Amino acid sequence: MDKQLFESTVKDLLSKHKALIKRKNDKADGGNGIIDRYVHPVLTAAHTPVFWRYDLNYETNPLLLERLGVNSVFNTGAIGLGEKFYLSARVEGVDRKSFFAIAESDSGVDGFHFWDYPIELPETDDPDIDVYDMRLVKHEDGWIYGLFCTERKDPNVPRTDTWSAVAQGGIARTKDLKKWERLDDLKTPSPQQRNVVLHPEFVDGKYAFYTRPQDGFIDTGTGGGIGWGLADSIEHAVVDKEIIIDDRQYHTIKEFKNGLGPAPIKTEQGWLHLAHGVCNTAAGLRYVLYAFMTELDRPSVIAYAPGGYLIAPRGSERVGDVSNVVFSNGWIARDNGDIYIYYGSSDTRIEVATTTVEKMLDYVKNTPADPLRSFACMQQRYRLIRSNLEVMKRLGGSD
Ligand code: M1P
Repeated sequence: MDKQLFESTVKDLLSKHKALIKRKNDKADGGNGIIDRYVHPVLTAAHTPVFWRYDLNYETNPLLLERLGVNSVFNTGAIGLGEKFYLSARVEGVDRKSFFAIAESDSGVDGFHFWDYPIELPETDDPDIDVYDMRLVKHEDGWIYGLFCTERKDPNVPRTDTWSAVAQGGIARTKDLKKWERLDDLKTPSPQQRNVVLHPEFVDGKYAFYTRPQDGFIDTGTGGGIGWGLADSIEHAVVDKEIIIDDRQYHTIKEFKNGLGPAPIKTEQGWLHLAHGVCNTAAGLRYVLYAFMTELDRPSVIAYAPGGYLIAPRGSERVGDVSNVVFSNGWIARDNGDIYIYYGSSDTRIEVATTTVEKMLDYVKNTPADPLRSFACMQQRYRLIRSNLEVMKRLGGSD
């Protein structure tokens, strides 16, 4: 390629990227009254800056080849600061290693653009092999925390096992999302942890953690469920006693495993939670999102647990590197009560759905709980149908 063509091709790459970032995003048709989806994902691999992927120097890359490709952008933390929306996206390179990068937007549904540099997350003495799924938490101690999964190769498996890993809860903190301080990984009684979340307020004067104890790397074994425990220190966080506050349950959306999503949203009536539940099917694991509410004064005690899922993979969300997955570790509640839910679809891209605190409170309080048996579910629906037919009769039409 001659230099002139090289330069015009670079300009073309940059302008196509700019057009993608500027693309407007509208609400999609087919809302259910609880949440609204949007037509486009808010972030994909193609949203990462061209200069993260290509070497734009003619001397060293005259054929303009992509040097460090990005495979996917998914599972993001989220935080609102001032009027802006910030995401701490999981960016996975073509080498299968993830890192975190901040993207910001004015609207929360479009215009997300990455800062020039990804987060330079310090390592501990025992370097992470992979880090992913950061939850951003504005804690009442004044810091913004990033809670994420840190993964290292399992040292206790035969040399030929090049797959088994040990997952733990990594912790870092920042004041400005730019400069990050790494703290010790969380220590708990469980051999492994994933989906660790920090509660935004002190509880009994201690740091409070939601956990997901697990024996193995994929299978939670004798662990599982959403756990809860308190720690005296955040710099060297140790949870001595871990209790399960939301367990797995046979033939439900969380029969195989579950885990908390982002940190809960505080409302006047209680803490709103978003979590993922996983069930096992002939086509593999299916990940959906569900919501519940815990008591205001006792955030570890469930007050309302609507049956079923809030968001399940739909349409193009169903297909990706790990298909049939929606996973959320970030949402933002605005002062006006609007909620923006960010969720990864099929471990490939980031979608947004919007709702409000008012709708979510109604949803968690008034959606019937899962009665756990087909007959009882049918009776639940019977009651709805019977009452609706009465309403429709009064309205003067039965269709
Ligand atoms: O691949 C689906 C998800 O699997 C894991 O979630 P969990 O710990 O509940 O099994 C995580 O690796 C998550 O990143 C991923 O989206």
